[in-house]
Amino acid sequence: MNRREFLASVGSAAVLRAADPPDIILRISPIELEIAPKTIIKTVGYNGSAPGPVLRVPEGKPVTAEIHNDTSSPELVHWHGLMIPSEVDGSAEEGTPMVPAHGSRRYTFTPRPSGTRWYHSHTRAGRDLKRATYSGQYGFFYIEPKSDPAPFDAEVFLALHGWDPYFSSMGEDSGLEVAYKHHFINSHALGHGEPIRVKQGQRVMFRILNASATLKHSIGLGGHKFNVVALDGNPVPEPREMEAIDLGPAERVDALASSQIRQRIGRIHRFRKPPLFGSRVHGHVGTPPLELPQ
Ligand SMILES: [Cu+2]
Repeated sequence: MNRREFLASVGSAAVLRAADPPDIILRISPIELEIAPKTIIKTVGYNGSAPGPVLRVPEGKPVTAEIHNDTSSPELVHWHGLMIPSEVDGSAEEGTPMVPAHGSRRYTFTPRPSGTRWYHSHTRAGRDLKRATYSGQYGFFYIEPKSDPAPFDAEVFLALHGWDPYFSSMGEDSGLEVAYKHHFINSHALGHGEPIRVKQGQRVMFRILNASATLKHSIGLGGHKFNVVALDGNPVPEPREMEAIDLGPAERVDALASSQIRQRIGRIHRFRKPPLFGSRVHGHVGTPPLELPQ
Protein backbone atom coordinates (compact mmCIF):
# COMPACT_ATOMS: atom_id res chain seq x y z
CA MET A 1 0.00 0.00 0.00
CA ASN A 2 1.49 3.37 -0.92
CA ARG A 3 0.98 6.62 0.96
CA ARG A 4 -1.94 7.76 -1.17
CA GLU A 5 -3.78 4.48 -0.86
CA PHE A 6 -3.20 4.51 2.86
CA LEU A 7 -4.62 8.03 3.15
CA ALA A 8 -7.58 7.14 1.00
CA SER A 9 -8.33 4.14 3.14
CA VAL A 10 -7.91 5.94 6.46
CA GLY A 11 -9.54 9.20 5.44
CA SER A 12 -9.63 10.85 8.86
CA ALA A 13 -9.47 14.62 9.12
CA ALA A 14 -6.25 14.53 11.14
CA VAL A 15 -4.49 12.47 8.49
CA LEU A 16 -5.92 14.58 5.67
CA ARG A 17 -4.36 17.73 7.07
CA ALA A 18 -0.93 16.16 6.98
CA ALA A 19 -1.33 14.79 3.47
CA ASP A 20 0.08 15.97 0.19
CA PRO A 21 -1.91 18.65 -1.60
CA PRO A 22 -4.66 17.06 -3.69
CA ASP A 23 -4.61 17.20 -7.48
CA ILE A 24 -8.25 18.26 -7.63
CA ILE A 25 -10.23 20.31 -5.14
CA LEU A 26 -14.00 20.59 -5.53
CA ARG A 27 -16.08 22.65 -3.14
CA ILE A 28 -19.81 22.01 -3.14
CA SER A 29 -21.68 25.13 -2.11
CA PRO A 30 -24.81 27.19 -2.79
CA ILE A 31 -24.28 29.53 -5.75
CA GLU A 32 -26.16 32.22 -7.61
CA LEU A 33 -25.87 32.45 -11.37
CA GLU A 34 -26.91 35.41 -13.48
CA ILE A 35 -27.74 33.50 -16.62
CA ALA A 36 -29.31 36.52 -18.28
CA PRO A 37 -29.84 40.13 -17.12
CA LYS A 38 -31.96 40.00 -13.95
CA THR A 39 -32.42 36.26 -14.22
CA ILE A 40 -30.74 34.73 -11.19
CA ILE A 41 -30.62 31.00 -10.61
CA LYS A 42 -30.05 29.80 -7.06
CA THR A 43 -28.56 26.34 -7.02
CA VAL A 44 -25.65 24.30 -5.71
CA GLY A 45 -22.47 24.10 -7.76
CA TYR A 46 -18.79 23.22 -7.74
CA ASN A 47 -16.17 25.87 -6.94
CA GLY A 48 -18.69 28.69 -7.21
CA SER A 49 -19.92 27.97 -10.70
CA ALA A 50 -22.03 25.77 -12.93
CA PRO A 51 -20.74 23.97 -14.82
CA GLY A 52 -17.86 23.23 -12.47
CA PRO A 53 -14.28 23.61 -13.73
CA VAL A 54 -13.11 21.55 -16.70
CA LEU A 55 -10.87 18.98 -15.03
CA ARG A 56 -8.05 17.79 -17.31
CA VAL A 57 -5.93 14.89 -16.27
CA PRO A 58 -3.54 12.59 -18.11
CA GLU A 59 -4.61 9.00 -18.62
CA GLY A 60 -3.14 6.47 -16.22
CA LYS A 61 -1.60 8.84 -13.64
CA PRO A 62 -3.15 8.53 -10.15
CA VAL A 63 -4.99 11.62 -8.90
CA THR A 64 -6.40 12.58 -5.53
CA ALA A 65 -9.64 14.56 -5.48
CA GLU A 66 -10.55 16.39 -2.29
CA ILE A 67 -14.25 17.18 -2.02
CA HIS A 68 -15.51 19.79 0.44
CA ASN A 69 -19.21 19.85 1.12
CA ASP A 70 -20.44 23.23 2.36
CA THR A 71 -24.09 22.18 2.21
CA SER A 72 -26.23 20.63 4.93
CA SER A 73 -26.84 17.37 3.01
CA PRO A 74 -24.39 14.51 2.46
CA GLU A 75 -23.10 14.57 -1.12
CA LEU A 76 -21.31 12.36 -3.56
CA VAL A 77 -19.34 13.14 -6.73
CA HIS A 78 -19.64 10.47 -9.37
CA TRP A 79 -16.87 10.19 -11.97
CA HIS A 80 -18.96 9.22 -14.96
CA GLY A 81 -17.45 6.95 -17.58
CA LEU A 82 -14.29 6.05 -15.67
CA MET A 83 -13.19 2.50 -15.09
CA ILE A 84 -12.23 2.79 -11.43
CA PRO A 85 -12.96 0.80 -8.25
CA SER A 86 -16.44 1.10 -6.78
CA GLU A 87 -15.10 2.48 -3.47
CA VAL A 88 -14.09 5.69 -5.25
CA ASP A 89 -16.42 5.67 -8.25
CA GLY A 90 -18.93 7.91 -6.52
CA SER A 91 -22.03 5.82 -6.10
CA ALA A 92 -23.14 5.05 -2.56
CA GLU A 93 -24.97 1.89 -3.58
CA GLU A 94 -21.68 0.52 -4.94
CA GLY A 95 -19.81 1.34 -1.75
CA THR A 96 -18.32 4.82 -2.13
CA PRO A 97 -18.49 6.68 1.20
CA MET A 98 -20.49 9.94 1.09
CA VAL A 99 -18.97 13.37 1.69
CA PRO A 100 -20.62 14.36 4.97
CA ALA A 101 -22.56 17.62 5.30
CA HIS A 102 -20.08 20.41 6.18
CA GLY A 103 -17.26 17.90 5.88
CA SER A 104 -14.69 16.75 3.36
CA ARG A 105 -13.32 13.54 1.97
CA ARG A 106 -10.55 12.41 -0.38
CA TYR A 107 -10.74 9.91 -3.18
CA THR A 108 -7.70 8.55 -5.03
CA PHE A 109 -8.01 6.82 -8.37
CA THR A 110 -6.25 6.35 -11.69
CA PRO A 111 -8.24 8.02 -14.48
CA ARG A 112 -8.91 5.84 -17.48
CA PRO A 113 -9.88 5.37 -20.24
CA SER A 114 -9.01 8.58 -22.07
CA GLY A 115 -11.71 10.78 -23.54
CA THR A 116 -14.54 13.12 -22.60
CA ARG A 117 -15.89 11.97 -19.24
CA TRP A 118 -17.75 14.05 -16.69
CA TYR A 119 -18.53 14.36 -13.01
CA HIS A 120 -21.78 15.05 -11.25
CA SER A 121 -23.69 14.64 -8.00
CA HIS A 122 -24.82 11.10 -7.39
CA THR A 123 -27.49 11.85 -4.81
CA ARG A 124 -31.20 11.30 -5.45
CA ALA A 125 -33.58 14.13 -6.13
CA GLY A 126 -36.83 12.30 -5.42
CA ARG A 127 -39.49 14.99 -5.72
CA ASP A 128 -37.09 17.80 -4.84
CA LEU A 129 -36.23 19.41 -8.17
CA LYS A 130 -33.53 21.55 -6.56
CA ARG A 131 -31.31 18.60 -5.77
CA ALA A 132 -28.96 16.09 -7.38
CA THR A 133 -28.73 16.27 -11.18
CA TYR A 134 -31.25 19.13 -11.27
CA SER A 135 -28.64 21.27 -9.49
CA GLY A 136 -25.48 22.85 -10.88
CA GLN A 137 -23.29 19.95 -9.74
CA TYR A 138 -21.77 18.84 -13.03
CA GLY A 139 -18.64 19.43 -15.07
CA PHE A 140 -16.31 17.96 -17.69
CA PHE A 141 -13.63 15.47 -16.73
CA TYR A 142 -11.34 15.25 -19.72
CA ILE A 143 -8.78 12.44 -19.65
CA GLU A 144 -5.99 13.26 -22.06
CA PRO A 145 -4.98 10.39 -24.29
CA LYS A 146 -1.31 9.50 -24.62
CA SER A 147 -1.50 10.57 -28.26
CA ASP A 148 -4.35 12.60 -29.70
CA PRO A 149 -5.76 10.88 -32.77
CA ALA A 150 -7.45 13.93 -34.35
CA PRO A 151 -5.53 17.19 -34.76
CA PHE A 152 -7.38 20.44 -34.02
CA ASP A 153 -6.58 24.12 -33.39
CA ALA A 154 -9.12 25.08 -30.76
CA GLU A 155 -11.18 23.20 -28.26
CA VAL A 156 -14.60 24.22 -26.96
CA PHE A 157 -16.45 22.54 -24.09
CA LEU A 158 -20.23 22.94 -24.17
CA ALA A 159 -22.42 21.66 -21.35
CA LEU A 160 -26.19 21.78 -21.84
CA HIS A 161 -28.52 22.05 -18.87
CA GLY A 162 -32.00 23.23 -17.91
CA TRP A 163 -32.90 25.49 -14.98
CA ASP A 164 -35.87 26.09 -12.73
CA PRO A 165 -37.48 22.71 -13.28
CA TYR A 166 -41.11 22.16 -12.39
CA PHE A 167 -43.61 19.34 -12.62
CA SER A 168 -45.90 19.55 -15.57
CA SER A 169 -48.62 17.31 -16.86
CA MET A 170 -48.49 17.42 -20.63
CA GLY A 171 -50.05 14.38 -22.20
CA GLU A 172 -53.45 12.70 -22.04
CA ASP A 173 -52.17 10.18 -19.54
CA SER A 174 -51.75 13.01 -17.00
CA GLY A 175 -48.32 11.67 -16.19
CA LEU A 176 -45.91 14.00 -14.44
CA GLU A 177 -43.11 15.34 -16.60
CA VAL A 178 -40.33 17.67 -15.60
CA ALA A 179 -40.21 20.85 -17.65
CA TYR A 180 -37.72 23.73 -17.37
CA LYS A 181 -38.10 27.49 -17.47
CA HIS A 182 -34.61 28.20 -18.84
CA HIS A 183 -32.19 26.46 -21.14
CA PHE A 184 -28.58 27.00 -20.88
CA ILE A 185 -25.21 26.37 -22.56
CA ASN A 186 -22.27 26.65 -20.18
CA SER A 187 -23.05 29.59 -17.92
CA HIS A 188 -25.57 31.55 -19.97
CA ALA A 189 -29.18 31.20 -20.98
CA LEU A 190 -29.80 30.86 -24.68
CA GLY A 191 -29.49 34.23 -26.36
CA HIS A 192 -27.27 35.75 -23.64
CA GLY A 193 -23.82 34.29 -24.19
CA GLU A 194 -20.98 35.50 -26.36
CA PRO A 195 -20.57 33.79 -29.72
CA ILE A 196 -17.67 31.41 -30.15
CA ARG A 197 -15.15 33.21 -32.33
CA VAL A 198 -12.76 31.25 -34.47
CA LYS A 199 -10.23 32.16 -37.14
CA GLN A 200 -10.49 31.24 -40.74
CA GLY A 201 -9.49 27.68 -41.39
CA GLN A 202 -9.29 26.68 -37.75
CA ARG A 203 -10.34 23.20 -36.86
CA VAL A 204 -12.47 23.40 -33.75
CA MET A 205 -13.05 20.41 -31.54
CA PHE A 206 -16.38 20.61 -29.76
CA ARG A 207 -16.78 18.48 -26.68
CA ILE A 208 -20.47 18.48 -25.88
CA LEU A 209 -22.22 17.14 -22.79
CA ASN A 210 -25.92 16.90 -22.12
CA ALA A 211 -26.00 17.53 -18.36
CA SER A 212 -29.79 17.67 -18.24
CA ALA A 213 -31.40 15.43 -15.63
CA THR A 214 -34.21 14.38 -17.96
CA LEU A 215 -34.24 15.98 -21.41
CA LYS A 216 -32.83 15.02 -24.73
CA HIS A 217 -31.20 17.95 -26.54
CA SER A 218 -30.14 18.58 -30.09
CA ILE A 219 -27.41 20.95 -31.13
CA GLY A 220 -26.25 22.17 -34.53
CA LEU A 221 -23.97 24.80 -36.04
CA GLY A 222 -26.06 26.89 -38.37
CA GLY A 223 -24.67 26.29 -41.86
CA HIS A 224 -21.78 24.09 -40.76
CA LYS A 225 -21.41 20.43 -40.10
CA PHE A 226 -20.04 18.39 -37.25
CA ASN A 227 -17.63 15.58 -37.90
CA VAL A 228 -18.35 13.20 -35.02
CA VAL A 229 -15.17 11.52 -33.79
CA ALA A 230 -16.22 10.11 -30.39
CA LEU A 231 -19.40 9.08 -28.57
CA ASP A 232 -19.48 9.07 -24.77
CA GLY A 233 -15.75 9.77 -24.89
CA ASN A 234 -14.89 6.69 -26.94
CA PRO A 235 -13.53 7.10 -30.49
CA VAL A 236 -15.90 5.91 -33.21
CA PRO A 237 -14.51 3.46 -35.80
CA GLU A 238 -15.40 5.85 -38.64
CA PRO A 239 -15.98 9.58 -38.07
CA ARG A 240 -19.23 10.79 -39.58
CA GLU A 241 -20.54 14.19 -40.70
CA MET A 242 -23.75 15.35 -39.06
CA GLU A 243 -25.90 18.48 -39.43
CA ALA A 244 -27.15 18.16 -35.86
CA ILE A 245 -26.31 16.01 -32.89
CA ASP A 246 -28.86 14.46 -30.53
CA LEU A 247 -27.79 13.79 -26.97
CA GLY A 248 -29.72 12.01 -24.26
CA PRO A 249 -29.07 12.90 -20.62
CA ALA A 250 -25.42 12.17 -19.66
CA GLU A 251 -24.37 11.57 -23.27
CA ARG A 252 -21.28 13.17 -24.73
CA VAL A 253 -20.22 13.81 -28.30
CA ASP A 254 -16.82 14.95 -29.56
CA ALA A 255 -17.03 16.52 -32.98
CA LEU A 256 -14.77 18.58 -35.20
CA ALA A 257 -16.35 21.52 -36.95
CA SER A 258 -15.82 20.86 -40.61
CA SER A 259 -13.41 22.82 -42.78
CA GLN A 260 -16.35 24.80 -44.16
CA ILE A 261 -15.87 27.34 -41.39
CA ARG A 262 -14.64 30.50 -43.09
CA GLN A 263 -15.63 33.40 -40.86
CA ARG A 264 -17.02 32.82 -37.44
CA ILE A 265 -19.55 30.62 -35.84
CA GLY A 266 -22.07 33.29 -35.05
CA ARG A 267 -24.94 31.19 -33.95
CA ILE A 268 -25.40 27.83 -32.50
CA HIS A 269 -28.85 26.50 -32.88
CA ARG A 270 -30.28 24.34 -30.24
CA PHE A 271 -33.74 23.00 -30.26
CA ARG A 272 -35.90 20.79 -28.18
CA LYS A 273 -37.47 17.77 -29.69
CA PRO A 274 -40.92 16.40 -29.16
CA PRO A 275 -42.56 15.09 -27.05
CA LEU A 276 -42.27 18.08 -24.76
CA PHE A 277 -43.16 21.05 -26.91
CA GLY A 278 -41.87 20.32 -30.36
CA SER A 279 -40.81 23.94 -30.64
CA ARG A 280 -37.45 25.35 -31.61
CA VAL A 281 -35.37 27.72 -29.58
CA HIS A 282 -32.43 29.51 -31.16
CA GLY A 283 -29.73 31.36 -29.39
CA HIS A 284 -26.10 32.29 -29.05
CA VAL A 285 -23.91 29.92 -27.21
CA GLY A 286 -22.34 30.89 -23.89
CA THR A 287 -18.66 31.71 -23.70
CA PRO A 288 -16.74 28.51 -23.18
CA PRO A 289 -14.47 28.37 -20.12
CA LEU A 290 -11.27 28.76 -22.05
CA GLU A 291 -9.55 31.22 -24.35
CA LEU A 292 -9.45 30.46 -28.01
CA PRO A 293 -6.13 31.08 -29.77
CA GLN A 294 -5.86 34.58 -31.27
CU1 LIG B 1 -23.38 9.65 -14.33
